[in-house]
Amino acid sequence: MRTSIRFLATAVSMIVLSLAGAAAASAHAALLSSNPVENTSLPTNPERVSATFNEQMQAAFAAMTVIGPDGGQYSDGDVAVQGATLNVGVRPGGPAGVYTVNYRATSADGHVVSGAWSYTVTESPPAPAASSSPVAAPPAATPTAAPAAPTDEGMPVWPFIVGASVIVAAGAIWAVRRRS
Ligand SMILES: [Cu+2]
Repeated sequence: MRTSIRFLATAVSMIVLSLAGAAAASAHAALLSSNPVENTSLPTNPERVSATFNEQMQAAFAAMTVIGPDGGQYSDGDVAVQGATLNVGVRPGGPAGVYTVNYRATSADGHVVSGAWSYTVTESPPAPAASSSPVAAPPAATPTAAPAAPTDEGMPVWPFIVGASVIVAAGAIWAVRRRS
């Protein structure tokens, strides 16, 4: 019983390993991991993004770009190739949103590997927000001035109404007292 289970487990693992080997052979260079990991969220952009492959990569013609949510180019400097890893610097201060890293490189066997992955930045940098608020402040000041105008018109009306009703009431009381 135990030996049959062990035999089955060995057979299954051999099949899995042979399938994995076949997949790797047909795909040539393949992306093994990325930093940041695909579809993860970070508060701010990392200093660098990197992609690690299952083969050594050639330094010549390696390209890696980071495109921000505004369509801007956020990769900074030259692409570095270290063994099986490509990495590139990222400009600081990018807006919150989805960033896409595109890569294209030639692996040791001469085949070109290219692809892309995305990650999300959750916090907008404080500097652009601070510079945009003084610009937004003057238009905000004019709408608040408009509601203030009716209260200025209302101010003189109320003392007159109160004053007039006091005079009328006093006159009525005086008239009633005088009649009796
Ligand atoms: Cu290949």
